[in-house]
Amino acid sequence: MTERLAIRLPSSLVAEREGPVAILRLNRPQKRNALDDETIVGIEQFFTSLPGGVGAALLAGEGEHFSAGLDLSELEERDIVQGIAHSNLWHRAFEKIQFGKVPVVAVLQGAVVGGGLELAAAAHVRVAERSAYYALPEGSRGIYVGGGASVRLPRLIGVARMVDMMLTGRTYSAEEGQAMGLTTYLVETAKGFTKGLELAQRIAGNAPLTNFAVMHALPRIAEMDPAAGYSVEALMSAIAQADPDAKARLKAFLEKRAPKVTRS
Ligand code: 1HE
Repeated sequence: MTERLAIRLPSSLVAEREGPVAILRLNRPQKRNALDDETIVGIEQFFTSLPGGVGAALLAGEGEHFSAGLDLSELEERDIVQGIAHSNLWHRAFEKIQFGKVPVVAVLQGAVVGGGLELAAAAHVRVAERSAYYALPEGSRGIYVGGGASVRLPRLIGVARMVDMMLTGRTYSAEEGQAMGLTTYLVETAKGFTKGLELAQRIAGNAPLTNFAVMHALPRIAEMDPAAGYSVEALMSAIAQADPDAKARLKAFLEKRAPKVTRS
């Protein structure tokens, strides 16, 4: 059963909850879910205010497009200091997604462009409907990415691909995105939300400490030199297995009460 979540948000966002999954919908389809400052602050608010019992989040966009990126009508004259502060606002909000309380699944359709792609890149799992397409039109608008794309996208698709996308305005389809690492799951039109919710529910069923390790330790270990990485991995592994939840889950498997791994 879907219920409203009591988090104060602008009208461009809707917060709901379905059991252990918190759902955030970009709700400005008439503007193709363009992201204005108020919406960015609302996204940060949502991901910092998740109530207890929530184990995963689902991020989706109303209408035919996930997001057209930065709200270009708000691009007023900013001086350099204000420009840095604006970009930092996005960084702060999207950090709350990538390094927040719970893993986040994004459901993508239509345009996933500019800041919309930066938002999607902050999620942990991306479910793309066949209609989804990825682009970085900043070059043609005379601006530069500011929502963390320079950091996140090279790690997903490589520097060379991002350079090409920005210089030539190249668009990638949802299918192409799957080969590149942008699309984690490819689904048919209108099937994205159901698939995303199913995955989020599954994630919410994991041990919270394992989800924490995957979100917070894994990406940092991957950036470390190997010797430090092995060391932190050993610590994280010992911490996770010492948790009573892990002990109960292992016992359940050994007593044949837990599901086996199956071919899907
Ligand atoms: C917008 C925006 C927007 C639509 N800011 N208002 N992003 C872009 O460069 C993408 C710009 N948008 C588009 O290319 C197209 O709108 C779409 C391909 C996404 C969708 O096309 P379509 O035909 O379905 O819609 P539309 O008729 O273009 O747009 C409907 C309305 O939304 C229209 O307003 P209206 O008052 O005339 O109805 C559009 O002006 C409005 N709209 N996109 C403001 N982005 C942290 S830095 C990040 C830097 C970036 O993100 S740069 C990339 C910006």
